[in-house]
Amino acid sequence: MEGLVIKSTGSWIRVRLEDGSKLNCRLKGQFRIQDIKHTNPVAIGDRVVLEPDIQHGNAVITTIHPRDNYIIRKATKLSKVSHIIAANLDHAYLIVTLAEPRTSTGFIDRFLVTAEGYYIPASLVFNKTDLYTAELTNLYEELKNIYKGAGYTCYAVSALKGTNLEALKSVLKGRINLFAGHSGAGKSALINAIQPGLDIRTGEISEVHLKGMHTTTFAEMHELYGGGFIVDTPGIREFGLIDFEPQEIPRCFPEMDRLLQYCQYKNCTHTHEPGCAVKNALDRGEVSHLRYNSYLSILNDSAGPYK
Ligand SMILES: Nc1nc2c(ncn2[C@@H]2O[C@H](COP(=O)(O)OP(=O)(O)O)[C@@H](O)[C@H]2O)c(=O)[nH]1
Ligand SMILES: [Mg+2]
Ligand SMILES: [Zn+2]
Repeated sequence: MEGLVIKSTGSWIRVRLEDGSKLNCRLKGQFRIQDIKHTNPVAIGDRVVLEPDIQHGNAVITTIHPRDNYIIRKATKLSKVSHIIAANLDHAYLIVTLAEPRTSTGFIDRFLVTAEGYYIPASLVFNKTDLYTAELTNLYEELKNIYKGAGYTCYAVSALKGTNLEALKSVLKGRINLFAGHSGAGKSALINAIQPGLDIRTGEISEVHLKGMHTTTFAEMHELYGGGFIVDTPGIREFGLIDFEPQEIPRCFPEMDRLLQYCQYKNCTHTHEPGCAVKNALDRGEVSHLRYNSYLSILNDSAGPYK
């Protein structure tokens, strides 16, 4: 039997079979020993092979198919071990707000870099448009131009009012989608608005409460009526760029990566080199200063202590 892991919270793993039925499974002991780099050898989104376990009346996962991609974070701040948040993602959406509380562009860029790093296409969803003043609407337009220029689609929605959800709904269909963002951005509210009836709890868990609870909060996968899934990731402040080398950062800024072929040096870091097409584009206003500054900051961090 083949299945898709939709929940993994400890000793029980919930698997969706191809006919849509769900089964609680256990993992064959061998996986725990083999995979010492991760706290969880099986993650939501994993495609697995099952064998019935007649003795216990359920099933055992015998094979985890190779992952197309996955997104991880450190199990704890200082740990070398990481936790796989989800695997086999078709698309990652960062839910951001310009109001209550405003998501910083630094955070947005770090998220986008991480998604690029893991080869997961990403988009931005600006939520809570019902709270936007004229000033915030202008800010949105400005940011939309910057991110569109870099190659990212932006959606502007209100989960509360159910505004502008159609375009987003149609791209979610049939895919495995990750919803990420600061606590309070409206991820759960948005999933409820996209699919009424799920009744996911909103607004109850504070960011403060989640501090130090990294290993006990789990991502959840919600199945959409029209096919496809949304993975809701609670309390994730930052996806760590674990195991990233500084030289991988330039390719994670698509607008800069596209220009690399015109740089004088093929390994140009777009910082100090002569004949740099990115710096020329920056001077002409074709690459955004905001994005370039994020690039420098991430590049600097990647060489430094947090890597
Ligand atoms: N005004 C407004 N509030 C929203 C909107 N979406 C979510 N909220 C509120 O923001 C708070 C956090 O939402 P929640 O979905 O729990 O955020 P999550 O932590 O990202 O899952 C709740 O009080 C929601 O009611 C929206 O579009 N407009
Ligand atoms: Mg939530
Ligand atoms: Zn360059």
